[in-house]
Amino acid sequence: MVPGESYLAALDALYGARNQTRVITCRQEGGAAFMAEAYGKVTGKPGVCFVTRGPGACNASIAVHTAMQDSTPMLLLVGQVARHMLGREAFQEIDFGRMFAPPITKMAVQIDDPVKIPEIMHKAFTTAMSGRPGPVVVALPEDMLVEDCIVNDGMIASGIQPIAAAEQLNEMRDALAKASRPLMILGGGGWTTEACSNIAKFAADNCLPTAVSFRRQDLIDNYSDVYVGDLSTGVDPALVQRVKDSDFLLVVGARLGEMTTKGYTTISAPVPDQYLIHVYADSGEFGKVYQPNIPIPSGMASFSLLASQLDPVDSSQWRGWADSARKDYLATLLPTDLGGDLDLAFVVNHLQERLGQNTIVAVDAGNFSGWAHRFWRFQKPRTELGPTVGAMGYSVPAGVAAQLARPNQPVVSFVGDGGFMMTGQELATALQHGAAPLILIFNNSMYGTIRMHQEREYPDRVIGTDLTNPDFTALALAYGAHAERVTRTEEFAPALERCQESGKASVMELIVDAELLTTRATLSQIRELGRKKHPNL
Ligand SMILES: Cc1ncc(C[n+]2csc(CCOP(=O)(O)OP(=O)(O)O)c2C)c(N)n1
Ligand SMILES: [Mg+2]
Repeated sequence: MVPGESYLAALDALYGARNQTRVITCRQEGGAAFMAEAYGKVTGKPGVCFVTRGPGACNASIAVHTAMQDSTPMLLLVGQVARHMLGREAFQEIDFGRMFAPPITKMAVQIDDPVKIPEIMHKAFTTAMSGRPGPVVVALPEDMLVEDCIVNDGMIASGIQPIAAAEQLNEMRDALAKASRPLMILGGGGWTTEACSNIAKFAADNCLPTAVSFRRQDLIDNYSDVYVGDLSTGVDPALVQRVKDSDFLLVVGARLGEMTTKGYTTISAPVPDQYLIHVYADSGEFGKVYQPNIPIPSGMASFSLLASQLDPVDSSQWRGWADSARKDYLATLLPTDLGGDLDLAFVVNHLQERLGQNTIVAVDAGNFSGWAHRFWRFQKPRTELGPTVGAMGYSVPAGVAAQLARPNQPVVSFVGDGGFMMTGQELATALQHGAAPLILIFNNSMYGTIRMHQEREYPDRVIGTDLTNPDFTALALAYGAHAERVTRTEEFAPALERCQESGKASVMELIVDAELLTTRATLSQIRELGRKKHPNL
């Protein structure tokens, strides 16, 4: 939370409940709400964020959008002007029911009568967790918070999920048995650890090549023989081709959005060439873009359980297809030689080796994230925190939240120099509340992602993408964190060791050569492509 005079009474109630509730005071509502969103990703339960009226709610809105697109349960409580002021454009007043109306949330309501607090809060939690999870905003008029009333206390519910029908899974099994180039794609929200292990069993039993959507790499053990890669911004071209070439697609939990379908090109709309089975918790998603042959409205848990209990089909006809998919994925793990003093593939591989499979990896938006996505091999559910919505400023607060929620797991935040400057102030929150994440700043002195697009479309016309940064190590030290600067590969391992020994929140600034613009191509190569594409510029 970030406090506001609009909800002093609620704050005071938290004082009363200080032995049961941990209040994390943050520095900016964008950071606070990102923390609540990340808490939802780590635990599967809604993180609750308190903010004040217009200014606080506007700052928090980035994370509300993130929770929506990322299908993360979250609750944003907003202090509101007193009821008799409403509709007069009173100080900091916004109609939050309209500002946060769907589709930026699942629900936005105001509690006008204290008698309805238990009912509306129950509905808010249930809505956030049911079907496709997402954010709910509840506005709290200041005078309502201090009005006396007699009311039964409510029970806070867990979410309700549709249950898969066994006959549909039998139909699915029959269709799979007829396939020759099947592919499963996992994604979306609402997964549990058990659902992940059940779907992994189903994939292994049927030798079913399994890809994941952007930033959902932790849904399946990347070391398992069926895992074939992620459909991300920096997707392997061989995987793109494989989606196109498949004749049977089982899509579980993913929305089949722009990123998963490479801009709606790998699967044709509205009728795919592949036999499409779409499993999704909200039936409103079926046919939004693609017409599935079998739409299965289901939560992840019940579908995965039933799938794991099916008799495996004869998968011998796609053994070669499955083996080559896996080989393609393993080939992506061999770094492309791009030169430079600091080998970023080594950085990620070494980090993973030292920190282990329980590490929670938070990634920000930006091109540097390609290194984590390509080289970190996720093994356990709820270890990847990334905004599928691509919101910058996510990973520092997400890392702080993850470390607070899971004090015994290592947490590392990957962030660019651009992203760090958006919410890096939450480092103060980490220190204030005793969280010790490791923050890796990939400093290439630019908004690299936009520079990449710029060079592709407007080569040699650099504008608005260069950055002059503060001294990040001095800044981190000023916050009271441990700080390191690394410019060469051989400096990384000892610097990491010193971070670990410090026992404190640590910031490691990695000086990244501007040429290392992506994991596959240098800035010069990308500019050359741009020059060829736009010879008359
Ligand atoms: C909040 C927000 N603002 C702007 C963007 C557009 N954007 C996407 S990536 C990017 C640059 C990221 O720069 P940096 O964090 O330094 O990472 P780099 O790409 O250089 O590795 C920008 C401006 C965004 N995704 N989110
Ligand atoms: Mg950068």
